[in-house]
Formats: sequence, C-alpha cells, structure tokens
Amino acid sequence: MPNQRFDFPQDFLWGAATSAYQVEGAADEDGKGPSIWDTFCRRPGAIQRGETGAEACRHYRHWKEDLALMKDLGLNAYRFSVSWPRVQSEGRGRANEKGLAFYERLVDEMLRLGLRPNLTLYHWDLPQALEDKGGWTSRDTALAFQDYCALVARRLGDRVPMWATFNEPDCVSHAGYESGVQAPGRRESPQVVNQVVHHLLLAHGLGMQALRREARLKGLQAGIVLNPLVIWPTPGRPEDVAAAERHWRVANDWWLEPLLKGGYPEEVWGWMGKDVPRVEPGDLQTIRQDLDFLGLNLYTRARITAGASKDPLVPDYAPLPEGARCTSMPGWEIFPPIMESLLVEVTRRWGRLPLYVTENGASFSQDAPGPDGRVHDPARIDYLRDHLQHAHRALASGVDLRGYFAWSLMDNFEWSFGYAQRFGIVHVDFQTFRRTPKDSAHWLGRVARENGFEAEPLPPRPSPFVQARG
Ligand code: IFM
Repeated sequence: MPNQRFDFPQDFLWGAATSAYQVEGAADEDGKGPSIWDTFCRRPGAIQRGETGAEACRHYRHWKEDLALMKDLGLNAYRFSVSWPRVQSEGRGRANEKGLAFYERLVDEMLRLGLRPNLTLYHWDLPQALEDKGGWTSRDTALAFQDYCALVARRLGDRVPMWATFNEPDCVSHAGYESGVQAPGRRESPQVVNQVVHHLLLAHGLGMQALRREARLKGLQAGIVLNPLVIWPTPGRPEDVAAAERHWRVANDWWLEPLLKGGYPEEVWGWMGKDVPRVEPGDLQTIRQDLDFLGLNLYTRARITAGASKDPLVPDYAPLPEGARCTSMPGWEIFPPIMESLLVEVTRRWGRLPLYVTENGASFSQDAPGPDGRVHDPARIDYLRDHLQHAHRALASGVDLRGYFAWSLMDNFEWSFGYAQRFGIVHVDFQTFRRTPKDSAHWLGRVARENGFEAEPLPPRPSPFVQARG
C-alpha cells in the first residue's frame, strides 16, 4: 500500500512537556521552600532506589540550553509547570522574587525563540507548609491556590498565552490521598478522597477566576489538563459495554461534569452514599468556568469487563490481551487507537471544544547513546507516529484538536519509579547532565517543521465502544 500524507491544521502546536519537580532540581536554591515531593522522596521505600528530584535534570541551570534544543529541533511550543513553593516558599504570603524571576526569564527566552509557552500552575508539588495544615483535604488550600494563581498571573499574565490550572488532578486525589503511592503518601477514607477531589475542582474554579482577573494578555487561553481513563470495553458482550459506560461516568465524568456543567453525575453521587463530598453553596458555580481548552494526557487503555464486582464504583479490569506490546511502564500497553477513541468520545459526550493532547509518549528504559553517539529509539518513533495518525483521523471526523505535546522533552524523575523510566525524546545522562536528542526528537522536529508526515494508511477502526454504538 503506498504511503499517505498526514497533514495537520495550520497553526497546530507541536511541543514537548515537562513538569517542575521532574526536571528542575535546585530543590532548595534561591529561596525555594520544600514541597510534598521533597518530603515524600525521603520516606523509606517510597521511591525506587531511594532516588529524589533534588537534582533531576538540573533544568534550573540548563534551561537556556533546553529551550535552544527545542528550537533547533523545530518544535514551536513548550509545556512546563511553575513550582508553587519556588514562587511562594510556604504556599502563602510573600512572593519569592528569585523564583518568579526564573520563570520570567524562561518565558521571555521562549518568546524570543518563537516557542509558545504553555504554563501549568500545579503539577503535583504542593508546598509542604500547606500539607502540614491538611493539604488538599483542607478547603483553605483551594483559597491559597487562588492567591498563588493571582500572583503568577500578575507577573506573567501579560505574555504567557496558555494556562492550565492543574495537571491530572485525579492523580493528586487518588495516588496522593487514596493509594498513597505518590506524595503526600496518605491513605484516606473514600469520603476524604472525594473531599480532596472537590477541593481540587474548587481550586480550579477559583484559579480560573484569578487568571481572568489578573492576566492582561488579549486572547489568553485558560483551561485544565485531565488524564481521562481511555476506557475500552472487552469486545463481545453488551454487559461489557454497559460496565465500561458505568466506569466512564465514575472515572471521567466525575471530573468533566462539574467542570463543564456545574454538577456531579447524579447516579455516581447516589452510588457514593455517605462518602459524598461536602459541597458549600456556590461551589458548583465556581467550579464551572468557561474553559478555553481542555488538555488531555493519554498513554494506554483500561480494558473493562463485566465481572464479579458488585460495587458500581469498582470496575473489573480485563487482563492484558495475549501478545500485547508494552512500554517499560509495567502494564502500559501500546494501543494507538486510544488516541482517536478518546478525542472522539470527549467531543461526542461534551460537545466540540478546543482540545490539546498535552501528554503522550512512551518510556523505554534501555535508551542509551550507542557507539555512534546517537540514541536510536525506533519503538518511540512508532509510538508517536501511530498515535498521531489516529489523532489525524479524529481531526478528520470533526474533533477540534489544536496541538500535540510529547511527554517528555527529556528523560526525568518519573515519580515513584525514579530515573529508571525514560520518557524523554531527549536522553539525559544523570551523571554528566549531558543532553542527547534521540532519533524520535529529530523525527518529531521534522514533523513539526513540515506540519505533518507520511505513513502507511490506517487500518479500519477497531474500537468496540464505537462499534457497539453502530
Ligand atoms: O511523568 C508523568 C507526568 O508527570 C504526568 N503524566 C504521566 C507522566 C508519565 O507517567
């Protein structure tokens, strides 16, 4: 079959993403206060091999080189996050001028190079001082977040065109406060976890209000980044589709419905019984702010089946299909049709709104420079290309997709996995901090410059969700 051209819309953003704690290092330099991740990393057994983000990629020092690299590759956007304790060491009160100045330099250099800044205000590094007062279980943290957003917006809101309040709040609530596998490492009751979700949503609404009030740039886009489960019913039986549908409501609409409609999904609320969050008058209106965009992070699928679970809140996951190909992340199956499926499902359920793929990528932990000094990562090129082909098909079916950010710009601190997982399109040697663009970085850069690529045509749609609906 001859190759086909996959061209993307004019002004499509082609970028790479990072987050502050995962790349910056300089954990206690220039007045930065401790975050919950600085604390959590010291807990024995919390992080593989006892690693920490204290140095990470030393991006705090190498930022100029990192931006130049992106520019040279041909990317046109950079998604990064601001570390709250770097700009407000205790999470409240006086700003840390040196911290703000760092982000100002970073943004100014991006603008000079023609890289569009895409700023996330919260990518998991809560100031420890706020956790000491209850963290996200406390409503006050949402109020403090509003002040922090106002502070950053006053400083950078005249030049940063894209803002997200949160990255993957679901991980904050469930990995941080339910399973405890991420900072702050708490294992709370279902009611408390639901309260954390509510406070995060409230903080989002308050943060959006602060951004709209303080930021002065015309045409600024503000939104949020979610990681909806790419729910995939096991093919065959209608009860599997029903189970998948139920879980979409529990896992995804529990976030999307308050954000877009100002209310929690009724049936899920009912299933929660006494564990529902306390909602104060006016909260739901605050949460429902007009979103200029929705960011979606996606990596793999969740296969749902109708099984033994009697609790509608607890799904039955099907095991990995035989012959499944995985990345180095345990159980993360490579299944590129997720891209079309998620973009189309979100649009079908919630209407056409501007979407960005704010994270997509693969960890291959063996990546290393070869004798020729280059890092050959053909599996990552396949991963990126195959997912982009499915994004292209989503566009063709009417999805308003505006950009794609690879996770990640560079190998970095992968939370509880430490440095063993390598998601970067740029290799980092953690002894010397030398950066080496992998083949995938050159590939993505070329795609960005040409705003498209050539590849074999896609096979027909395999989504059982779509098929079930006809
Ligand atoms: O590294 C993380 C990132 O911080 C949030 N999204 C998923 C990535 C890979 O696990």
